[in-house]
Amino acid sequence: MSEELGKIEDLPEDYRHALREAGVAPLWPMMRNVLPHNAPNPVSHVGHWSYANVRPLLLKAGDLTPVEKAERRVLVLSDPGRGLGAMQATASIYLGLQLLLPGEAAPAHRHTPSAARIVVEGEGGFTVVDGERLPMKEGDLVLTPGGDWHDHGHDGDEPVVWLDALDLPLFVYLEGSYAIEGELQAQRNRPDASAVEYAAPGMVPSRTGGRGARRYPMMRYPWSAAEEALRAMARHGEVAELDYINPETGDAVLPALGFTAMMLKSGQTEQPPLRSCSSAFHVVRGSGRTVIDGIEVAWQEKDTFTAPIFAELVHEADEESFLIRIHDRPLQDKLGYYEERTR
Ligand code: 1HN
Repeated sequence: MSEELGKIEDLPEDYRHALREAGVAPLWPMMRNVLPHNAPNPVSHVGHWSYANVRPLLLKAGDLTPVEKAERRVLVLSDPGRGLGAMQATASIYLGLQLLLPGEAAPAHRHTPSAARIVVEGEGGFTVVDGERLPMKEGDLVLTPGGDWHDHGHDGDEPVVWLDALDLPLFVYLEGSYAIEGELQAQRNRPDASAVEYAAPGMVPSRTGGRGARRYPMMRYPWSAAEEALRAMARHGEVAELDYINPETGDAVLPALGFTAMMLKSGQTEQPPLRSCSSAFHVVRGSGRTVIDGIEVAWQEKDTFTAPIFAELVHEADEESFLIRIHDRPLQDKLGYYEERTR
């Protein structure tokens, strides 16, 4: 039953004027905008950022703007549905490509939004999070949870680029986004937790003497381990998709953002369910195409593309391909909202 609702023009002008004077507005002409029937009405559009296109522009930013003048030298991936300069790639996900040149350091700060980086190219970059030095190798997922100090450095001799994903739009929406500046951190002189406490899958440090796990016990997820695990699943006929989780709790790695690694064999097609969460895909390696609500995105290695909520997706790989999907399912789960639909 869908009754057509009254319009603002249906009301007498003197009444509309009196409403404005009183600082109120009638709900009914606006009701369907915020509660469309049966499915939400996304503002976000499909986005596709070709790395081959963006890379020279990012390197040029390296010539034009010293890191001291940028703090973070980033080109922002704006949702085409919101327009250039929008600090969001989907409703809840901010994405940017960041460049650090050899010898540079990006100063320490901490802020309310959480971040994760997916390393796109280059050797020798590292980030220090809460005193833990996290090497950045191609494809690695590196976390900087909200509130943790982080600075970036570079010991290598070629440019390092990574994709930043933050839950920044949510914090801006909450009027809760801010940062505190600090000094570069002292680094603990040992490998990160993925190589020490969590080197064996399914095993965690024994909890003795009442000592609990840290809130974010593992902050670097090496790509080498992810690829090996995806290959093992594909070899044994399993759907090769793996969620990144907190090894102590099994929860998503960050409060609002989730990350899923996927492998597609050459020629493989995949039709995932329609999901209420928005998604961004980063191509770690490979090439192929994804049809998103009828729009074809032909992707190459290191490209990034986005899909709105409840999009119909068909992935097809032209060669063996690895992608990481960034999504906001953890937030939607917390709200008791996450939903999947079959087509
Ligand atoms: C930030 O702190 C970083 O620490 C990168 O590398 C991108 C985008 C918006 C706000 C803070 C970083 C960011 C950011």
